[in-house]
Amino acid sequence: MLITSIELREIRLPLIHFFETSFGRTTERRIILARVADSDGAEGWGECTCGEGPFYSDEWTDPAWATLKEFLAPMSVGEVESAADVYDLMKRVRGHRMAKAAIETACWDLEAKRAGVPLWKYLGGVQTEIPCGVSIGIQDSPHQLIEKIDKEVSAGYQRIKIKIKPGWDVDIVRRVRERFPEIQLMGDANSAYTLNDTPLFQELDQFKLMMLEQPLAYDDMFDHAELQKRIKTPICLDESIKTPADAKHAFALKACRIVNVKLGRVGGHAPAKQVETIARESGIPAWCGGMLESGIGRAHNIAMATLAGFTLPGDVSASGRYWEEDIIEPPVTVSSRGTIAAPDKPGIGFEINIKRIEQLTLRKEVITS
Ligand code: OSB
Ligand code: MG
Repeated sequence: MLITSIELREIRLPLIHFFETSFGRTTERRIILARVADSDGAEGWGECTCGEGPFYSDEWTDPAWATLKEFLAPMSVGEVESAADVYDLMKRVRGHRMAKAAIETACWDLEAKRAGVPLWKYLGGVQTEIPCGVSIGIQDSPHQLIEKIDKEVSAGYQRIKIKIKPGWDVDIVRRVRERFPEIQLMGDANSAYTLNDTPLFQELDQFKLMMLEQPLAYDDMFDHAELQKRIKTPICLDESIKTPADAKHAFALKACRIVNVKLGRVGGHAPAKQVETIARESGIPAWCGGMLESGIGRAHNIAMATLAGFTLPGDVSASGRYWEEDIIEPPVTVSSRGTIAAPDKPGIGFEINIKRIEQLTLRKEVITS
């Protein structure tokens, strides 16, 4: 296909509720969208999932914008063999995987639309609906957290993830467990601890958490392997897995027993498929992580999560938990059984609400071949 233009837009989207992790609080998203068009008039959309500051990872909105505009978009316009090749087209740029994924995933949407096939089928997905969980941030009080969990459990979500940090960990998990003895529960520390905290994690073992996500440093595998030897709760890596090679290394080291796959963190659908394959062949269950995505990133997550290796409920939930009004139509909804149905329309399978996107746009740039 001949990619004739790549349009970049930055939109601002206020969250309904703030989202707090061990690295900080988010109240409003700054999201970069990529729209790729080909010479036949087909188009595809992708989202850059980086945060507003370099706290989850080193990527954030302003450098992502500059990198997309100056390097990644100019490298990707022109003749492209297939979406599967786009990640490698951008190989000369090191890192910046979330920025790369904006263009790469947009090319997959475009290619699936050209083929007249839903993206999830085009990627090789096999699940017609995906199991869903929710990620609940740190709250102002334990009472507020319990209320939020109650609401999500009642809505049907299959597992609850709570964020933990020093001072909001063992006591909180204990209270949640006492109130909800049977739910599938997990904790995500976003790298807030060190190996010196081993006794705390051994104490958490009694609460039968499904898994503990990224307890130690964001770029570590070695200490996670050591911690996994000392605790019963399975460790799940998030931040540490940036490439298919990282997944291979982490599994070989036994640094985790479960893996969180984020499309942006690994650079797009092609590398995400590789991580999924490695996990499946290694017997490591995978699930789809979230980055507070707008509907576009959310739709891509749904497509990815239909791949066979995604066997656990992910962090992909209803648009209405985040946004007053999403930028896709219809918004993403979740059944009372806690599942999202894979869409049957071509590409990402949702309509783009371009009028709403126009209203939310702060800057726009078009790169042509
Ligand atoms: O660690 O999984 C994470 C959000 C932003 C950055 C990192 C993480 C998260 C979430 C939210 O947990 C998942 C979501 O609901 O999109
Ligand atoms: Mg995480």
